[in-house]
Amino acid sequence: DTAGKVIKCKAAVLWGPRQPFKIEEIEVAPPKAHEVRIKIVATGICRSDDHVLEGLMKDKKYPVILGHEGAGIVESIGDGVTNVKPGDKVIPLFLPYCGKCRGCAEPKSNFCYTLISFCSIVKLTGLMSDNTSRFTCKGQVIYNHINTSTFTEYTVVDESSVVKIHDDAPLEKVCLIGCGFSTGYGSAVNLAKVEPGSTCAVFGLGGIGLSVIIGCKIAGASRIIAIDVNSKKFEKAKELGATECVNPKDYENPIHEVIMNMTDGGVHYSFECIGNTDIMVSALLSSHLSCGTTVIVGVSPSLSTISFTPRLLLTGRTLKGGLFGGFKSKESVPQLVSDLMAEKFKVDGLLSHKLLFTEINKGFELLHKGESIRTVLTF
Ligand code: PAD
Ligand code: ZN
Ligand code: ZN
Repeated sequence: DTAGKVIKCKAAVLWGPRQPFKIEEIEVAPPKAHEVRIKIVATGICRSDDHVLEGLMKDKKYPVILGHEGAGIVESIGDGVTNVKPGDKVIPLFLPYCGKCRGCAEPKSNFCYTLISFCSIVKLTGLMSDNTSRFTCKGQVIYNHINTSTFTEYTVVDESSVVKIHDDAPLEKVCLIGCGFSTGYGSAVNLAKVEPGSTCAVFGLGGIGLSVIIGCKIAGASRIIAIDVNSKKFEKAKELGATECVNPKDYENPIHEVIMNMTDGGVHYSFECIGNTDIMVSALLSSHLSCGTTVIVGVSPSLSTISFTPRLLLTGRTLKGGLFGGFKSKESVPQLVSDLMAEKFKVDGLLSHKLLFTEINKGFELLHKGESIRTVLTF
């Protein structure tokens, strides 16, 4: 029985930006009050992890254990934890849900204010709520990543950042519900609220963009235009519901003009799923000038800004964004897992590679080369 004891285990530690992950032996302290220690069983690799690897998040603290798209089994719980128990299958939630703050109380909001203390959009602490870490390696403190840190055999999270899922859930698939699938799918159905018969344009065909396509299709969109500079992504996009695929490199005029021409004046819904500020403006310019809605899903580098004339909005356009596809994480994740098990949707099309956790650097190499959609690491 490991409850109450320090666990020594393997973790992929990132000692600094633009370095390979090192598989190290780390110590994971027992969970304190209102914390949960989880044995990770599977974790996906998301571009948001790569943003930290590339050093784009300027306030990020290193060394760090990344990973936020995981699934596992509760090993032990701290005092006062009531929502999960040892042995439960769980998904860590990078977007917490405390159930008490203004954000959680608002029916239309999914932004829990707890996130601000853990890692607000402007300040990433990398620490637990008591300002300490549960991870050490070679006597050094290791920071966590958006209170999830799934690139490790064991992690500790706050109780607001974990939820129990179905006992029979296939963890190697449902880990994608922890970020990529829910973010993309929810961006289409919750944030944009795509309607039957509408036209959509999806910029960027990674795990997020392809999940947007799944959402647009389920919502009944009649045209789904998939856009990527890497034509290798088109086959999968079509398989999942794209009706047309466009590579901006094949055209001389700007991509928004191409989309405007294809759609006689713009799409109803456009989605930026890259994290590129120029493409955020392209997505806005591709939307219908009066009834178009643009959703920013991609995470831009921490200090970047966008500029465009507000007149683009005066004609009636809507520009919005959101985390985790607008889903209230703790309420929605168990439901999404059950829906997946009932085959209301599939994530198989997003799973391109499966590797051992120790092959993590290979997983990131596949992402950099544009060869993978989602690599799932197993332990
Ligand atoms: P990914 O790298 O797998 O996919 C991005 C795709 O965009 C790739 O296929 C690229 O080829 C393509 N691309 C790059 N540049 C361009 C360009 N100029 N024009 C057209 N296509 C281009 O990433 P992902 O799907 O894992 O993540 C996408 C973004 O979403 C990324 O910024 C990530 O940080 C963000 C994200 N946001 C949330 C959220 O809650 N808002 C959650 C998870 C990920
Ligand atoms: Zn993610
Ligand atoms: Zn809250």
